[in-house]
This record gives sequence, C-alpha cells and structure tokens, in this order.
Amino acid sequence: MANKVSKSSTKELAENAAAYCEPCDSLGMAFSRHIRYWLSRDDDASTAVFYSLALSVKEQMLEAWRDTRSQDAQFDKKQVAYLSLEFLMGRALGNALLSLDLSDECRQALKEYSVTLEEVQEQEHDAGLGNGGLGRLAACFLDSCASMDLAVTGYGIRYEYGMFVQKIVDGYQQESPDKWLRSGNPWEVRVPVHNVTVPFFGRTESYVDRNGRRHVCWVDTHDVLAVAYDMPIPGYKNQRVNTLRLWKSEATDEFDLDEFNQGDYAEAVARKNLAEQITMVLYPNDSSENGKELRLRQQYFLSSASLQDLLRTWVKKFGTDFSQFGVKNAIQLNDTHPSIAVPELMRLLIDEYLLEWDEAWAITTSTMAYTNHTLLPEALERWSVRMFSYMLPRILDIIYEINARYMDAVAHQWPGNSQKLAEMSIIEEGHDPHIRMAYLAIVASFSVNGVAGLHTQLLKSGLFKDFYQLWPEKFNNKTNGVTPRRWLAYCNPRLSALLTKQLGEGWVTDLSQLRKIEGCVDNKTFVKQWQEVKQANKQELAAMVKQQCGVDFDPAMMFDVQVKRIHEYKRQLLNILHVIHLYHRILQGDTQNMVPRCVLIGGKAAPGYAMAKTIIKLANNVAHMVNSDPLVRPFLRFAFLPNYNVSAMEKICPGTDLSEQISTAGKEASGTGNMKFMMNGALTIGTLDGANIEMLEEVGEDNFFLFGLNAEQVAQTRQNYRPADIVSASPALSAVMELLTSGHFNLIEPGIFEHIINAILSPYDQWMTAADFDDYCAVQQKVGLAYQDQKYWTQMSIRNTAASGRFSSDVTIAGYRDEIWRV
Ligand code: 26W
Repeated sequence: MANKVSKSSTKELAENAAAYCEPCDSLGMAFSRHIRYWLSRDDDASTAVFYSLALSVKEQMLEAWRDTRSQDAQFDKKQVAYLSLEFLMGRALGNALLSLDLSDECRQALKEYSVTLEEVQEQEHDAGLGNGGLGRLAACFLDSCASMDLAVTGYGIRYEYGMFVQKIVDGYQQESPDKWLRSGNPWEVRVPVHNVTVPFFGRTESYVDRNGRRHVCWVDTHDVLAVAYDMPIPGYKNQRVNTLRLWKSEATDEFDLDEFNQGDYAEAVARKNLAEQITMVLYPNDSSENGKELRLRQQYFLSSASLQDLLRTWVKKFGTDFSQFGVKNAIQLNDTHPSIAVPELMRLLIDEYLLEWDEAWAITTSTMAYTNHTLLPEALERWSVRMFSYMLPRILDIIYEINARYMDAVAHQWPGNSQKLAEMSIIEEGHDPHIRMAYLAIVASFSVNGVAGLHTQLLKSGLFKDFYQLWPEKFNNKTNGVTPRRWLAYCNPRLSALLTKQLGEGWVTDLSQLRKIEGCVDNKTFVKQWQEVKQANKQELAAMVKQQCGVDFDPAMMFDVQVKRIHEYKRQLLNILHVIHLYHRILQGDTQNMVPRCVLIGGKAAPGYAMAKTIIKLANNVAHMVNSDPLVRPFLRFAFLPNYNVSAMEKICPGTDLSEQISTAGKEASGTGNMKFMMNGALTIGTLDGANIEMLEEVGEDNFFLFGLNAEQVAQTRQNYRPADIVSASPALSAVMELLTSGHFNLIEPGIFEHIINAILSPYDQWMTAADFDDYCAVQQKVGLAYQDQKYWTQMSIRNTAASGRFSSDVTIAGYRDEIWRV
C-alpha cells in the first residue's frame, strides 16, 4: 500500500489534498487564490477564469459532498447504483451555480476581470459522454436524485474521447475526435483508494475443497486496473452532493514475467497499453449494435469495477453476511449495455465470497432492475459465445448455468414446447451462437420497465411478450422526464424570471405548479411578456444559427426545429420533403396564407450509417438552394446546424416556436427533446409515438398538432404498402419527388440521392415516409394559420409550458423510488 502512494505523482497528491481539504474561503476568496496561479500560466485569460471559477465552485461543494457520503453511510439508507455506459452531462458550471445559489456571488467575483459570466461559461467543454437520449436521461436522473435527496450513485466510464465532433464539409458530415479532457477536467477528483482490478481472458479451473464443495477459479487472467474519478452532483439548494463515479482503465503494475524473462520487454510494456484502450473512446452508435470486442470489454470493465466497489463498501460495513444486500441495494441497468453485471455479481458472490448458487441468485434477482430504451430489433445486443469464451470464460460458464435453470422454468410453463425453449433461451443457438443480453437482463431482474406508456405496452405485446406471460409482475412503465433545473431554470432565464414573478420559486422543484399559469392566458400583460421572452430567445438562437451556419434567421418568422440523432425512423427526411414542398410552392407563386418560416435541423449520424449521412447531405443541399434564391427567402430559410449537443440545445429549445416529433409511430421509445421544447413553450407537431401521446393527453388536442398513422395503422398499412401509388395520388408529393429525381439539388453530384429516392418508393420502407406525407403537409398548413394569430399562438404556448409538469424527471424518479427501488 505504502508503495502505491509513493507512486502517485505529487501533482495528483496535491490535487487530492486540495479536493478533500476544508473550504475555508468564500467563493470570491477562492477565486482570487486560483486565478493568481492560472494567470501565471500562459493560458488565455478566459480559460484561466473558467478553470479558476470551476475549481472555486467545486471547493464550495466539498464539505457538503463529504457530509453526504458520511450521512448516507451512517443512516443505513438503501443505496441505488445507476449503471450506464453513457452520461451525457454537458457543461457543469451553470448547473452548479444554480444548485448552490452562487450566481450573484460569482458575477461579483468576475467584476474585476472585464468578462461576463456567460462568456466564461462558453469556455467549458461539454462532457459528451453519451450518444443521445439514453445518456442525457441518465444525466437528468442524477440531477433529480440529488435534488430529491436520494442516495443514488452514477457509475460510468471516463472516456478519453467523448461523442465525436461533427463538422459539415461540402454538405457532408465529417467526424473528428472530441478530446474533451485536453485542458483537464476541473470537476473530477481522482480517488485511487477505490482502485479495483478487473480480470480478462485466462481460463477456468475447478477444485474440490476439504468439505467436498466444488469451486471454480478463473486463472491466468490479464488484469486491468480500474481507477475511480468522482464528479460531484449537487442537489438543488439542498446541501446534498451525490457522486458520479467514472472508471478509467490503466495497466496494473504487474508485468508478464515470463515474457519479460524471455527478453520481450517491449512486448510486455505494449500489452500494458491494451489496458488503457478500454476507456479510450465512446462508441458513437445509437440504435444498432455492432458486436465489437472492445465494446464488450468496456461493458464488463464498468460492470465489474462498479460491483466490486459496491461489495467492498458492503463488506467494510456488514462483513460477509450478504443476506440483506438486496434490501439495502438496488442496481438499475440503463439498457442492456451493463447487463453483464448479472453474471458478474453471481461470480463475485460465489467465487470471491463463497456463497452458494441459490443464495447468490436470490441476492442478484432482488437487486437488479432493467430499463429498456428501444424497440428497434437491430439495437438489441447479442454477443458471440465464441468471443465470450476467450475473453470472459468464467462469465460464460455462469451464463450457461443461469440459462439452464431458467429453461426449467420455461419448460414448466410451456410443457413439451421445444420451440418456446429455443425462442426464449438466453443462448441463441446456430452455427455461431449468441447471447441475448436483453433476455439475460429480464431473467435476472425483479423489475423491467419501458420509458413511455406506448413503449411499455409494445414491449409487453411484442418484443418481450413471452416474458410478460411468464412474469407479468416484473413489467412496469416509467415515462421519461427531463430536469427542470437545466431545461428551464438555467437554460431559459427570461422565462424562468417571468414564471417566478407569477408563481414564486416553488415550480423549480415541483413542476406541477406550472399548471397555475393556465389562468394567465387572458391576462394581456402576461401574454405580452411571454411574447417578449420568446422574441428575445429567438434573437439569441438566430445569432447562433448565423454564426454556425451563416444563415440569417429572422425572429419575425416562425422557428421550426428538429434536433436529435439522425435516423430513418425519426424521419428527418419527412421534414426535408416538407421543406422541398414549400420551396416548390413558393417557386410556383403559391404563397397565399404561407407563414414565413425558418427551418432548423441538427443532429449527428452514426459514422457507419450511410443512409443517415446521405440525409444530412440532402438537408445541406436543399438548404443551399432555398437560401440562395431571393424569391424564396421572404418565405423560407433552412439551415443544418453542425455538432448538435447539450449546450446547443440549451439555446435552441428556448427559441423554438414549433418542435418536430415526427417519428414513425411505434418506433420512438419515448423521446425527451419533445419534453424540453414543451417546457419552454414550443408547440409540437407530432405523431402518436413515444411520450408524444402523453404530452397530447396533458395539453389537449387543441394545443398540439397531431398527424399521421398510429402504431396500429402503421402495422396494418405495412401488410400492403404501395408508396408508388401514394406518390401518384398526391400532386404535392409527386412534385417533390420530381424535383428530387431531376437532380435539382445535386446538379454537380449526380445520383447521390438515389438511395433516398428508392427508399421512399420501396414497398419495404419500414419508416413509411410517403404514407404520412400528405397529412403532415396539411397539418403544417394548419400550424401556419395558427401562427398568424399571435395572441392565440401565445396562449397555446403558455398552455404547453403549463402542462409540462408531468415531464419533470422528478416525477419519473419519484416513480422509480416508490415502485422499483423502494427507498
Ligand atoms: C448497442 C448500440 C446502442 C446504443 C444506444 C443501441 C441502443 C442505444 C440506445 C437505446 C439509444 C437511445 O438513446 N434510446 C433512446 O432512449 C431515450 C431515453 O429513454 C428515449 O427517449 C428515446 O426514445 C430512445 O430512442
């Protein structure tokens, strides 16, 4: 142990000492202390100010952070571990200032430095440790848990490279690495005392002990060191500071002595580098798994390190009696990504702590809970047995054993039905057998939840039908939510001030209070103030669009926005077709009753998803034609915003009039961007999909623009889908398709949109873009008419914000707390 300490660099020791010392200074004093040091380095001034401020704010949290830890340990509270491969945190400074109520003090401290707080905040690099909805949900949940005084720890991976940076070059997406840690991360604290080692490769051996009991040893493993980096998660004005623990992989100090003695010194050192690769980069795929070995290593690394951490804490407190473990702990699996935690917990309990199988299984199944986030079959993770057998041989044994016992239960329910056995088996047999991770998660969890009402229904009637029959009591719904601290109080200070003036501050922690502003829709002053807020926010958004895209958005026009990952099921294509439709109408002189609009699309495509990348190219090419035609400009502007991320959304949602939530019904599990827009007073044009359905319920049909087939009709229509007929029957769609096929948008790059055209016309088009086109355009026309009556539009806007209370992640977390975790 002494050895380990002396190996830590002095810099590290100093940082940790600072991190754990008493905060004796006020924010202002701490800031002057830090800035003296940072300005003495050759950083530019605003970077120096940001780091100094962030470190000072962190210091203000240290005492509460320590107290939270010790109180949770003392009072024997049930602990929840939220395991997730992704935490899409975004920036931390603004959120911390809000939670700790330090904004005024902070502005005061900055006075001498001729820089505004807003400018300083722009210096912070987004922590983009996630792809999209699933990762951002984890971040919102952490905020709600801390703000609701729950002892919940997030466990994740400290990726060296987060979500790639997207640039648009000649209309094409170009990815570049996101080295977010380059200048250091002022929020994190490296905590080497929590180091654990995670085994890989090797082989299993078994032996029988003196009492005749068989044991298995996993030997000759290549061990990787997991080092904990803690990030503080401050609750909203409540003195609680929870922890997000992110693991970094490092080489252990052990050399492979054999190789070393044979003179392969360099080989031995090179092998150490392999360990560091594990946490190097976030996989940028959302919604399609690709079976890469490194990804499985990440999953096991996170799961094993986190469980070892939990068990070590347990043993320190209660010794090796685990009988109450499931009563005092819950582990929430964020999708199947960390579901390898199931066999890993079994391994640790049986091999390391010598429990019997049945005891270990009882503990595991009373601890694990699984959240599903997608209905797309291509997103369901399956891992090759072959890969498992060499990378994680002991884990594979355990999965087989779990499966054998579970197959008995299936056989009991469906006697003599071998087809059922094959269909429900955790192992998908065949010439290249695979492990179905979702099935493993369901079998071992006491709770399985979907993320919106329709989604959970569809899980029960479709994807997991047999499991629902076997264990109906496991299934439950927890409709997603977003944190009102970041997504209203922080990102929309103008609207927040107006709400607080009207309602007092209580809405920030009890969003249902927003209902009361419904009573203000006829209050002329209030309506006028609401409009002024929206206008000011639109100006800010327009400035961002100008700066990032070079396109002029006029705040007098309607701002129509779709930002999210680019995927066929989300149907950015439908949106682009509508833009082409408007463009065509304008060129025809058919502009009667046309409301001038600015259309914004933003989002990243998975680097290997060719169709999604072509959709980005199409958006950019159409934008170019639209924006460069002086006849079109008065009615229509169109921009593709590069590098959409959390910080961009903080500016986008306050300045949006119309939110596009237009996925093919039955495909979007929930959506959470839809909720951020609604909270900020945007109106939604959307299908009956995901949480849109519940949003519509809350706000009422008169304040929501609904269009398109519902999930059932989609399934029906699919049976006999003839898009070519739909096109011929629709003059509007015919005109759009004609423009596309004529090469109007790709004169110098012929043929590049062939795939898109073919996809729309294919009877197998899963996303049924053509089927919904006419209705979409008709409802968009209604949107335009509604927008012309600004008073009426504003009233609808107010009603949307008023009805958004149910989509606070506080409500969602109250559900997890009471019905799943039971803390
Ligand atoms: C294995 C590759 C992979 C990676 C990520 C497959 C699937 C995913 C996620 C499930 C994608 C995701 O982010 N899903 C989104 O989760 C949100 C939070 O619950 C929902 O609101 C979105 O509807 C859902 O698409």
